[in-house]
Amino acid sequence: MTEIPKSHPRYASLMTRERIAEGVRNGITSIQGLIAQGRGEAFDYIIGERTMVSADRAALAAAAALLIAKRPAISVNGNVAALVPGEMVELASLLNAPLEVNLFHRSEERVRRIADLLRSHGASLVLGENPDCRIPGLEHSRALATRGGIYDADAVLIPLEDGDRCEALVGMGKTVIAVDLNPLSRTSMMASITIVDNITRAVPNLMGKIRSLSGSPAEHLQTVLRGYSNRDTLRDALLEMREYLTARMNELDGARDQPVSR
Ligand code: PTJ
Repeated sequence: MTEIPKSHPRYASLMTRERIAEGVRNGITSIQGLIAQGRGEAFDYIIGERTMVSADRAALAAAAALLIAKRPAISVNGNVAALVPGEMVELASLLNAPLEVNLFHRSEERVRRIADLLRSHGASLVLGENPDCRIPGLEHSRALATRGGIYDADAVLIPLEDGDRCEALVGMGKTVIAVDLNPLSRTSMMASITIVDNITRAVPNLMGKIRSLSGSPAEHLQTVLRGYSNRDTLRDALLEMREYLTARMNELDGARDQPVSR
């Protein structure tokens, strides 16, 4: 990995980028994952690289939905595995839920490497290496699923997901929770709950919410869910982005140009 000095003003962002590049080198992340990371970074920039109020609200609803679910499941792809492998294992253990490797650009070798990585972080149940069913309505390998995992789940967490599979899972009647920095993506629009945040912040935040809600009566969890609207939350995410950009614009208004000729 390239050595990034801790004093670099973009240290956290550059380290995240390094982890994705390392994921590609180790056969965990697809080459297309680099492009997905770049798109994510661009959106993260215009939300100010922080957890927005709307994302925090979505995380609370996601925690309630995952706690109320009878059979929650968690999907892991090559980007997620490179960025937050240990956190995904911890989340699965908190929820007593299976992790299932499900790839857009599937290769059996990459599925195995990701499953091994998750096991090396202590995962007790990793599915996806031996899919035994298909998600209806999807044509290629993204349809592959496993009984006892995503296929039978009533609530599924799908970070950095493709819109078609999100739609197909919603079509199966599941509560679908997306993590996606782009509030305008098909996935964000289709999901039951969308956390518009970087996966590196969203998963620790979600675990905090799960810990704070666990032990709450089902009625309280239902109340949290009844008060949640994904449409309104995405709208608020866009408003927060606009506010952030307006503040940056005002900064520019107060700044002086550097001389172009000396
Ligand atoms: O490992 P595979 O084969 O399953 O492939 C995984 C990727 C992510 C390459 C694949 O699912 C893909 O191409 O996804 P998309 O359609 O590019 O969508 C990914 C979405 O995640 C985009 O809307 C990005 O803005 C968003 N995103 C990227 N990085 C992050 C992110 N969201 C949250 N946190 C990130 N770090």
